[in-house]
Amino acid sequence: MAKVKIYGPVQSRAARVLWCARECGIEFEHLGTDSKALKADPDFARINPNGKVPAMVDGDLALFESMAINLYLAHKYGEALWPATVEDEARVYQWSFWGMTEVEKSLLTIVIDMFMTPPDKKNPQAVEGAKAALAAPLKVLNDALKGKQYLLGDNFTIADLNLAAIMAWAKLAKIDMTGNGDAANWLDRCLSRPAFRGK
Ligand SMILES: N[C@@H](CCC(=O)N[C@@H](CS)C(=O)NCC(=O)O)C(=O)O
Repeated sequence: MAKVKIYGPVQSRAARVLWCARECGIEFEHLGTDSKALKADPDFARINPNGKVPAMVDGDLALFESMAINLYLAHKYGEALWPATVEDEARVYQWSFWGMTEVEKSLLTIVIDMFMTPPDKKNPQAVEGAKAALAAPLKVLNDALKGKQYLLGDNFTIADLNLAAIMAWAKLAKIDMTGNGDAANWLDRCLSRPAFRGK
């Protein structure tokens, strides 16, 4: 059977798909590490007409959107990552979509300003706004993790992977997690997994 193909450099959201593939223990090909060349490749436009990464091909299936790819990989290949009940599947979708809609944009605003914006273009007001916007969702996450190792209970699942992959930017952004210790410990627990670190 042909290997799963994963497109996108490790510095992009492809990192979360690579993490998922490693957790699943599947053999995969990592392609498109040069974003510029990938964008100019008409074959890639057929895989992701948005011209963005990550993208994935598994047999006849071509997919874009990092969360969709990870949900697919975990369901198909990640026995230990995928929950046993429909209710827990719903919780997986909840935390994955919540991460994308409630957390990702604010974290990205801060990370882009810190690392990719020239000094004369920096926007401290936008950064302060993004930090303020994160306060409520971080408390929600912290409360959800009280007394729990992972989002769904005792086991690391794709819910943790998808959300921790987004929350990893909180480390880069040096977000103060004082007062959200349960979330901070959970994040450290998730990011200490060998598969996150590329092993
Ligand atoms: N919602 C998409 C976002 C994809 C995305 O914006 N990818 C960035 C890299 S992390 C990209 O390809 N940017 C290049 C561009 O916008 O031209 C996902 O999660 O896959």
